[in-house]
Amino acid sequence: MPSTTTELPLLTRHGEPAPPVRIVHLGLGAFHRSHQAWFTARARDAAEWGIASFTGRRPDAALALAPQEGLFTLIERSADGDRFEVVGSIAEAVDGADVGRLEELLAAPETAVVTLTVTEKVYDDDGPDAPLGRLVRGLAARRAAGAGPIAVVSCDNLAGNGEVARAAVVRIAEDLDAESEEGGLAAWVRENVSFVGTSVDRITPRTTPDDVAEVAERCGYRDASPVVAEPFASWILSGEFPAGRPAWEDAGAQFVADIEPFENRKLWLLNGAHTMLAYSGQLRGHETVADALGDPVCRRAMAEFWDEAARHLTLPELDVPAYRAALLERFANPRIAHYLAQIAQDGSLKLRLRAVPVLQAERAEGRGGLGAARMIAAWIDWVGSGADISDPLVGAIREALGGEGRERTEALIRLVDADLAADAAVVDLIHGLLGFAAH
Ligand code: CS2
Repeated sequence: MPSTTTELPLLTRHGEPAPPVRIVHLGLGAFHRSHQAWFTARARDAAEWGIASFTGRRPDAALALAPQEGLFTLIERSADGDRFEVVGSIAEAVDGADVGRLEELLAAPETAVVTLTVTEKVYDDDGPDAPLGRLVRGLAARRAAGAGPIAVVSCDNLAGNGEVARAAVVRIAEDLDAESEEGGLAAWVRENVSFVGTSVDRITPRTTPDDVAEVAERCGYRDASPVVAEPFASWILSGEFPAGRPAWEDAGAQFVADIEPFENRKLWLLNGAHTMLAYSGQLRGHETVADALGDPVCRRAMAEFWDEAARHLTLPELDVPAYRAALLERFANPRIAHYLAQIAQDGSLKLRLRAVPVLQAERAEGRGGLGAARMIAAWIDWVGSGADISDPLVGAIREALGGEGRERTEALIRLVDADLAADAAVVDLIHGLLGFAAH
């Protein structure tokens, strides 16, 4: 065994060609690689479906993958050990600022699918240099080239992500139409772009230097950018692919007519529990999901929220008891260090998707919504605890934190949802729950 990893060969394709690009992805990050890239690599027709994956704000991920020809190692981490798999579906890793390349690829008739992992907050960002602004410029190039219809597949943790993506893209296209002489782009998008809704799931903690060293030692090559993920992976999709798609079902993807119940199950039970554990857990001195799960206070809060959410997940095929049991096992994976601080980011937005719908559904049926209210209380306590807040509303959160008593609580709730803040009973309920994690 060589004494230093620099003596090891770099992971490369050894002269084998990469699959031809037929998918464009925006948001090259760890989750894209453990999920969509992995599903694509596992399809029987993987040799025909390469991905050109563009980074978001920074080029780093593309710079790391380019020398290894898009290849990376997926470390599948279970309670028993690690498995290593080289994923070859990323044919090109591109700096997101390279809009010329994006336009060129979208103008090619071979390009059939655009997938997105741009994070929840980006769907509100209409800037021309924001990822969706770039996508719309690419779609304009496709229209100009007469390259035909295409599918856009949102893989972000948003309810109705397909529809949210459609609304954002059409809005940006309308703005462009208003500025141009020709117009007609928004109408072209409506007729030619199929927006596919999906529910995506695979826990993907951040890669650490130890993971990089482990790959070198166990695989015998250098990979500057491996990805760690749990063995579980799920992708549920609903919508049309007018120009074709890989056989993702080979890797377990499910195609359904109505995505909403599946989205809700995942957003509320998995992501909702994560958010609850992230705030209550950090307030109680824990660092990871598995640590927080071992604390009865956090675990009780999570179970209370699950019971509440489950009342609104009634379709038999959702099999909520089995889903909950599987989640407990996934969260407890002792070898995955999934940091609560990572999940705690962008809380104002995540609560809107994870706590608010359950709270509203409970109140609509005449119940209090205690579990969902407790999640919001945990967030308020956490932002007020001197924590390092990373959130698009950080300025407004800091301002609201300057207030006092019930008014301060109300101001913070307003940042999550104005209707809830206007409901005195909800504000009282949440205000009364503050500090629960301290006991
Ligand atoms: C997490 C998700 O960071 C978060 O908000 O809840 O990233 C979660 O790990 C994934 O959705 C799992 O599929």
